[in-house]
Amino acid sequence: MARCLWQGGEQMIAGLPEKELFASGHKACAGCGSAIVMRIVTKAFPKNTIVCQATGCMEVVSTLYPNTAWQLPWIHCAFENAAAVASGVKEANPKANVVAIAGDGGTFDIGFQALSGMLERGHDICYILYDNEAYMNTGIQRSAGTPKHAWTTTTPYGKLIHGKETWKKPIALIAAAHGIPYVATASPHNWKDLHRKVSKAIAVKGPAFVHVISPCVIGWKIRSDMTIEICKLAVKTGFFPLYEIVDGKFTMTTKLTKRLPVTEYLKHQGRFKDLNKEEIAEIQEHVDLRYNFYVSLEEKGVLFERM
Ligand SMILES: Cc1ncc(C[n+]2csc(CCOP(=O)(O)OP(=O)(O)O)c2C)c(N)n1
Repeated sequence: MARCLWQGGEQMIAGLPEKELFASGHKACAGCGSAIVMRIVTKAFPKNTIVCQATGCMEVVSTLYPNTAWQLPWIHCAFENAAAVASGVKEANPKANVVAIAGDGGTFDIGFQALSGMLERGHDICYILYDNEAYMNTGIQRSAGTPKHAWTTTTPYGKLIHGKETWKKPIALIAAAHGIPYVATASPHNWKDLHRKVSKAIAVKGPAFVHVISPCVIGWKIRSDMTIEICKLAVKTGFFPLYEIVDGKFTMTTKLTKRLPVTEYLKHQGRFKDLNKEEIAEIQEHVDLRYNFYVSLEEKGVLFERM
């Protein structure tokens, strides 16, 4: 039987429930964005919650035998099957609130088939993607969630390639295209919004998908006291827009009258330090295009209805 880690003494998160279900004493790096996200999202979990978590950083740092940071029932899943395990757990315990949690590798890539199946079958499960934009646990390998031109250990800056060569997969829109009742993007810098979105995702009947930006100090080569500021800049530049899709209706939840240039976001991160002018311009153009596309989705009204 694993022991719960020591808890108490944490600074409260303003406006959120006091109870910590992801206890301190875990082994995440200083400034780890994903650990902050775990702490916030668990505060939205009701008592009858069972967490099904894929292999990845948040699993390895939180469950070093004989300890666990999880103050609720928690099941370790393989890298690829958090959504499939969660589907089985829900079928076996229809009254339980089942939450699946996975990183970008376990969601955009190897876990995608399991996720798509879970969404298509319509299980009443909240799926939380903590997106640190690479396989951080195994040494910063690129994933389909890694942004274009970012350095990773498998997309280095050299003569043959210059960082990652393809754009990030629009995973939240792909989830929404399954016609599920709730999809949202969120950021820990706006913790009340993140908490509200997870609460809503749990309350809806049917599958829900919440995509949360989660900076990695080591992989993004950032200062450990910059994590939350970087999340804020990701949103303010339009690099990571915050939105909700409720029953197919798209709404921007953070509306920007004036967006900051993407350089404000990129300049703090060592993974982008070798970008040239053309690459920065290409990223800015892509962010502009995508942001305007999201605005147009909002203007169009209901989309992504179940066919
Ligand atoms: C089938 C399989 N392939 C590879 C691995 C090794 N592995 C474990 S976790 C991981 C990467 C996890 O990346 P991500 O889902 O992005 O989570 P993060 O570590 O960044 O939190 C890999 C490659 C594995 N456990 N199983």
